[in-house]
Amino acid sequence: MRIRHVALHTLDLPLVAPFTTSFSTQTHRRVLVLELHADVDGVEVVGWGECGALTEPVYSEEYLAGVIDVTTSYLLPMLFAAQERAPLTAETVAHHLERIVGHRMAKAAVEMAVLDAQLRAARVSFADHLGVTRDRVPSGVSVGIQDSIPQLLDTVQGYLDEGYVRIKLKIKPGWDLDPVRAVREAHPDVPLQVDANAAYTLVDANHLAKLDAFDLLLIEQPLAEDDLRQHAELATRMRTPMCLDESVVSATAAADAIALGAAQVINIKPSRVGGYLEARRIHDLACAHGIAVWCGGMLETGIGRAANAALAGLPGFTLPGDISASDRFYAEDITEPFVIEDGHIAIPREPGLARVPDPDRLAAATASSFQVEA
Ligand code: OSB
Ligand code: MG
Repeated sequence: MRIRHVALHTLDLPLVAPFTTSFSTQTHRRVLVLELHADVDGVEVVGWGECGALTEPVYSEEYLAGVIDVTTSYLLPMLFAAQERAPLTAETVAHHLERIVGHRMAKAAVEMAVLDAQLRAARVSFADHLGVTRDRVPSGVSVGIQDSIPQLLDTVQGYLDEGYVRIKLKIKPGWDLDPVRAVREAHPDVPLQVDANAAYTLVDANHLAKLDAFDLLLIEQPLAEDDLRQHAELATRMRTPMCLDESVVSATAAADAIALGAAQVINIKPSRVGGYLEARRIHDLACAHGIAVWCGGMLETGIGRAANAALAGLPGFTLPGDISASDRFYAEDITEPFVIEDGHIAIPREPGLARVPDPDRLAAATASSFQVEA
């Protein structure tokens, strides 16, 4: 393909309720969406990409303004130069962008838009491209830190009433044993897990081990992103399976984590690892090592949610992911919404990787837009 131009849209979407983690409270999702216009064998196609980066560098180093800068200053110009030498394919995007260190969420969004355009031109869905045979994935929900335990119990009950099959509770120092105990006592059989977003240190090992009493599926990223060895140590000091999110930035990092015993489970987030192609490699690697994976999220709009649902159809995704219905975060999605039915989300089979946004809803949500010409 040959890229003609790329529009960068910054959207501002209100959340249905504030979402609090150990690192921030979000009331809005400001998200970058790429609209890539390309020529594939004389036919014009549009590819969509969504960037996982948050507004501030508090989950990882990347943040919205930085993503926009690196994308316009480096990533797109490098692809424009590459396509002067040979036609561009999604499979070569990571190679062309290799000289740029890090910035995986920005790279993931660019690769996503190219892959979406490529699949759309070939009229193939991402699920078919991956060889996914399931038609739906079980739907879990990530529950933010609440103001009180009664409020938490109400929120969890609401999600269970909607049919969510797995509850993930965000925890932090001061909001851990009591809320988890309360939810476990109210729902003795519900599949339950916790996510600390790197809020603890190994000094907290004895405290964290008290979570073993609550029969959790896993504990996600208790320690800092670069604390692989310490996660391995912590894993020997508690029975709850250790799951990594922030630390797994690539297939190489996944291999290291597995070899060190730092991860019994991996949360695969395509944006965090540089894109859907690397996410697939991590799935394959984990499968080969008998490590369970599940698909994480970054409050995706329907654009990215579609791609996550298809990826999660791969056979190694044996645990329910954070693939909730659109209305878990947004009263109105910018695409046809994803809905939960019987605890599951249907895997899209329309051509492409992304789900196409509705032009009116996209325009209404857009805070700013500009276009970069090839
Ligand atoms: O750690 O999984 C996380 C949201 C933003 C940043 C990090 C995380 C999350 C979530 C929500 O837990 C996942 C989702 O439903 O999109
Ligand atoms: Mg997480």
